[in-house]
Amino acid sequence: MKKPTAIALGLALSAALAGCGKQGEAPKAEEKAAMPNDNGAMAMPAETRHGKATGTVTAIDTAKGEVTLDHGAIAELEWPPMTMGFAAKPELLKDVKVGDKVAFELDWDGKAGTITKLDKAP
Ligand SMILES: [Cu+2]
Repeated sequence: MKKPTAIALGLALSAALAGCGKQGEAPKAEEKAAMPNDNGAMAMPAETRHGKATGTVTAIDTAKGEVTLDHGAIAELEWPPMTMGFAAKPELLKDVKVGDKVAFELDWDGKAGTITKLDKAP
């Protein structure tokens, strides 16, 4: 007689579990609650940080739209001086050449930097 009881319990549990699975309303509510978080995540690009610095052009790739700068510290981004590549529109690069000292501004999205302003340093 124990086995049928166990089976009955098992069925009852299955039914209970199925009931849990079908409840779904709580998870849906969570999904809705999560929407603002998703929007928050979508807003991440808004956290792009802007920095200004000076540096020396060490490489230019107009085809790729890249410039490599040996740049000084960038206080806004808490960066030490370093040499790194940035995306840059060709029109920003047309007046500079390797070896030029430049003053520039960039947007940093946390992964990559894009030059927004690039001028030969006086
Ligand atoms: Cu850098």
